[in-house]
Amino acid sequence: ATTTDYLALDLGAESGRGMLGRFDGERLGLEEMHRFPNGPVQMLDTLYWDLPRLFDEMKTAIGKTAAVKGSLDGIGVDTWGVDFGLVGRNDTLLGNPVHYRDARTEGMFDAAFKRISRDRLYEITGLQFLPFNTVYQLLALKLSGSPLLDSAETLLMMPDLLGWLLTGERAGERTDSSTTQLLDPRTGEWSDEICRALDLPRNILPRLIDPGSELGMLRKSVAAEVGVSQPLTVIAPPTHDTASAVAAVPAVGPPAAPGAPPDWCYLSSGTWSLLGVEVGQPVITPETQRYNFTNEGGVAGTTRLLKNIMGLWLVQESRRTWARAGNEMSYEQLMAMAMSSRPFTALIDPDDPSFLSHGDMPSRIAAFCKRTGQTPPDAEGPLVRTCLESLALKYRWTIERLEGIVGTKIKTIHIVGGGSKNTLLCQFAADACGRPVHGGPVEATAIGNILMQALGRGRLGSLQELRAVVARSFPVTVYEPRNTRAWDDAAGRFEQLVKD
Ligand code: LFR
Repeated sequence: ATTTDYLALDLGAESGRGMLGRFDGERLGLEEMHRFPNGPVQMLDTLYWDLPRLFDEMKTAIGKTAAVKGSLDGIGVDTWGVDFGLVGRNDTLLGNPVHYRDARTEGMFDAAFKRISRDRLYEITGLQFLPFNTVYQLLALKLSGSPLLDSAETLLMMPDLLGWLLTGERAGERTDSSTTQLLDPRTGEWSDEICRALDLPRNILPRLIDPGSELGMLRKSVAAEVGVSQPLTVIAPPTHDTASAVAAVPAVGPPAAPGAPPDWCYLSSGTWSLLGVEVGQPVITPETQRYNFTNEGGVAGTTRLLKNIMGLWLVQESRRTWARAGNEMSYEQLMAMAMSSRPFTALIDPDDPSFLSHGDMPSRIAAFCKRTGQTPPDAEGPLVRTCLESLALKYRWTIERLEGIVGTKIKTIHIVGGGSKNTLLCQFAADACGRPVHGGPVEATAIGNILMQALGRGRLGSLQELRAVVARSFPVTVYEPRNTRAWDDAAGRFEQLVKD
């Protein structure tokens, strides 16, 4: 069989990378071409992403790849969800994309629910209520009298925006568009009703395209700049990073019964922990709303029924806080310190809203402990241990509720993404949930991005085939549950802390 080559431009909140994938029809080989840090930039009162620099890094990645590969069969961009840019007349970029952790969305739940009820919003979108969803960011723009919305022709989600910079095409890829809380997952189209109720300009929402479809050709000017001599097709992968990661879960075999949800769940682990199951249809019920489960668009017509759990952000932001105070520690050091700390001292609800924003995380964790009558962790190791144990317990909490909602037993947990390298957290997850964890692949997002390009190109026939390729190509580490009695006790304590 012929070998085809694809480039994934995969942007996370902490870092981005350009990954070259070589697919021979059986297996995928991955090579990292470029890696760069990412993070927010505070400018006056607003927290931004640094779009010009991110675009520059994309070009560097393409240039480095072109230097070793004369031609590519596709390139595709994926990023985190919910954030966007606005484009106006004559292809003018209006402002710089704002970071979802910016404070502009404060008070926007209330403002929105005055115009459309919370229940109706959930009924239409099936999307979890997170204060930073695109819809609340747009409402904040509107209510603050920003001039940007008046001039906007097109709203482009972050990966679509980068895709537009690369090709000149304006389109909304469906998986990322599904994170806006403006999309009706049943029809797969934008919701006119929500736009009307909130007085948001429906006309700026772009035409929608499916993951795996061609977006357009790399602009000649960009190609010339980076030394690409062949025409290069930009493909829309599942542009929401979580959708790409879920596509690349190495689970093989058909569901237990036709149409039944699988007996495995995924946990895409990075800044966030996205835990859920893949289902054939959106599941929008009073229970899913009560526990704030979301229905995001998957590949091949699937729905990602999942929950956002705060994730390693708790550790990332603690580490940054300590570093600012002159105490620099690597993740490896922190994990070793956590490992040798005492188990089950203080526990937190990782999803307490106080942990969402930037800033001093250890103090916020201490405040949570005091508020709930616990002694706060007294050093870095114990604090990281508190975070990891609490995350693992939140995974258990989530799985138990998911099982009730979909009515099947979950036997295996697939942890994919950067967090699958964290052996301590993987082991805790197995222990807390009493189920084996299959850890890996680490680069699931880039893999899903690449293989969905291959699928779009007709090199793969189905999602099942795609997953078989992942399973053949990348090793998985299995963690068996241990010590479950102690975790059962901790789970009892944890339930008291979580308000639902
Ligand atoms: C993960 C992710 C989550 C989304 C969060 C914010 O990287 O894309 O799925 O809820 O970032 O966009």
